[in-house]
Amino acid sequence: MGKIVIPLPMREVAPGAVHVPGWLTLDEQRHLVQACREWATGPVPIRHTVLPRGGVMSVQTVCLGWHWQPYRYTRLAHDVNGRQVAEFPAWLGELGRRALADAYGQEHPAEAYEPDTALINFYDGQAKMGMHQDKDEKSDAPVVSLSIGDACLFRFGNTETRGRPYTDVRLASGDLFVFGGPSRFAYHGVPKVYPGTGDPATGLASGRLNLTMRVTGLR
Ligand code: MD3
Ligand code: FE
Repeated sequence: MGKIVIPLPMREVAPGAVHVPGWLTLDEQRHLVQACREWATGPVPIRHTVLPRGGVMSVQTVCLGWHWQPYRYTRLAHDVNGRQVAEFPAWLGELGRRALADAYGQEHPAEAYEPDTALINFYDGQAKMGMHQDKDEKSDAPVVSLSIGDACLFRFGNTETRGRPYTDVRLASGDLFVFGGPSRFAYHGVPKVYPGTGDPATGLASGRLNLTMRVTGLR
């Protein structure tokens, strides 16, 4: 028997930051989990990113289109195995445009949105992500975020400081979040994952996957 799901309404958490609960169907989630499993094996395998001062991120990351390492995008994964990352597939760009159209309605020209990189983060039950800004992209185009698996506490802050004011949002499997306009350069983080809250029918028995699409502005 499938779980009973009571969808929450779409919500604009801050100007340009729109949360759409339950946006992905179970079939789409299954398809994405399968695709992420394949991307995780290479050409550049999923790994814990090492930070410039020696810290190691608790999430595991694999990239498409462009490889992100703190704090730049390159075509080759110099910090992993030197190989070129897998290409950003056309079908994922289509999904990104549909996400933008659904979150923003007609206000933003979704047809013109051409994301060229995806960062896929896997969280085990202990993984977190500290408050940070994403500003390695040379574009202010929106970021599309998709969550699958265990729910998490997502903290959405402000553009000035790592601290308050912020809004805490629970992100669950299938949720879409779009960050554009004044929210594009806001601090954000994931203080906590809630183990055991995902639906194994997605194909993910435990942990959380987050896929973000971005426009690097590079060529
Ligand atoms: C707001 N990922 O990959 S998704 C990241 O759940 C990242 O793995 C988190 O932060 C995760 O950089 C949060 C939501 C998110 C992603 C990118 C953003 C929010 C954002 C970029 C700008 C503003
Ligand atoms: Fe981020």
